[in-house]
Amino acid sequence: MRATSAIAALAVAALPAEAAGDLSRQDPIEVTVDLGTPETPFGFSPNRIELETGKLYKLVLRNRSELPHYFTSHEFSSRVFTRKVQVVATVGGRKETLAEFKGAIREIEVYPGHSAEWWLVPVATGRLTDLQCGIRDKDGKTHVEHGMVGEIVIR
Ligand SMILES: [Cu+2]
Repeated sequence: MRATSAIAALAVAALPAEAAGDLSRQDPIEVTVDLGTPETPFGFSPNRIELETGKLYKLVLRNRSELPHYFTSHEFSSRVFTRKVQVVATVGGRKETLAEFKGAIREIEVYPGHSAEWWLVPVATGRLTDLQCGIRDKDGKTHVEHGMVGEIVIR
């Protein structure tokens, strides 16, 4: 009797887990990162981004400074599935999507006063310390040298 129920329990445990379905079609969790602000022209805000695997994120990369900035992390781009990147603008008081990009993304440059939306699902964990903007400024220093670095933690 006991052996039979143990076998039954084993049989249940051996069944494949229910599939999670299309992870890229969940309701997105919106995370906004400023690539430069009027107060801090060289910096990611927040400069520590925490994400979880298997969830769909709408990562809004917003540049409120007067300089172009990159969101570059090759460690990050190799750990996410990109559903799309959207360029959104307010046209005549209404938010409109101007363009949509699909496929693997390695880095995104956002021009002053604009933003881009990176829809992605992290698929691998890690503590990534290579987030940076490598643009060289007029003073000859890169934005990294001005402190434009950050960290991404994927759990
Ligand atoms: Cu920059």
